[in-house]
Amino acid sequence: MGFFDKLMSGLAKTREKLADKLDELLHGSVQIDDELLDELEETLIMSDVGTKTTEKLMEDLRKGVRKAEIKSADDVKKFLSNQIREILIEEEGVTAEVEPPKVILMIGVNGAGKTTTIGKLSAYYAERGKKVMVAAADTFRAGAIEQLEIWANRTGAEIIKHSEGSNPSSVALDAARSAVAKNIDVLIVDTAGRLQNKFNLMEELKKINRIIGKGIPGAPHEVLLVLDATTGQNALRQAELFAKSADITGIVLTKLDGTVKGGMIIGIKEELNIPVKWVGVGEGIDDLRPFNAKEFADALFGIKN
Ligand SMILES: Nc1nc2c(ncn2[C@@H]2O[C@H](COP(=O)(O)OP(=O)(O)O)[C@@H](O)[C@H]2O)c(=O)[nH]1
Ligand SMILES: [Mg+2]
Repeated sequence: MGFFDKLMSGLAKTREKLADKLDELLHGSVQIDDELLDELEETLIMSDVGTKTTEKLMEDLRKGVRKAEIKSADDVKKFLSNQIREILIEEEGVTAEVEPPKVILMIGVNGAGKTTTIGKLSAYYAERGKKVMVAAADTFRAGAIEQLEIWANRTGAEIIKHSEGSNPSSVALDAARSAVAKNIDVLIVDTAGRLQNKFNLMEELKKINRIIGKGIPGAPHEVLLVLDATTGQNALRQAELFAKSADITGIVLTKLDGTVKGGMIIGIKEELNIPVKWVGVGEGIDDLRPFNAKEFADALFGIKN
């Protein structure tokens, strides 16, 4: 299956909730009245588009209806798909080139998909001829180091690890120095995500952040927040929390396969002002893609090219 087909099938449930529901709602309705608009609003909210974004979409839609620019059900669908595409295009993140080693710090709660995404990213960069190193700075979770090691073996990445329970900042510093010494192109740092102890987690992330910068001036060049799409609006609340401890440069949205909450991607930029950089649609090594707005909008509305 090609990635677009995968994205199409991955977004099937979200599509059912949003685009198909819109079709159902608009089918046969000749007149756009308040009741229809209210139902549309509810559909958007239920699709996890987010309240702010929904409000804005509805405001513009109502304006269009008042000015008689939007007259038919078809006009409504066209308006919404265009607006959503435009919002999504704004979400596309551009990544600047940096002098190697480029350091990517991965953050996010347990289970969001950090370690898996690191595996996929390692493969992505390795395929493009980059020398990749990963750092096992999640020293807290049992089995986390082994899990990263399995990915490193699969992708041919170097790995820096200490023993379980050791200081994550020392792992990060060790990795930063080693990456310089070994002429590594991309260093990706895994971290722990135990939210039960928010204060310690945030302090730890700040410390890792600082210490990487000591090893490699200007690093980390990217701080990627990994969010689980199946958690919908909760993921947005997590993002607000993590934003307090690190300058997040981009979001990785995982598990878009098999969730009804894929619509949340539409509200991310507006609610958080952080671009979506990557999307994950499965557990496999090839199931990560740079976020492409057009591709995503087409898949969301079931448009096949
Ligand atoms: N279906 C699906 N599962 C994923 C995706 N990304 C990660 N996972 C799964 O989510 C679970 C937690 O992932 P993990 O990388 O260990 O999360 P971490 O705790 O943030 O490091 C694992 O079972 C992964 O295989 C994805 O895009 N789609
Ligand atoms: Mg992990």
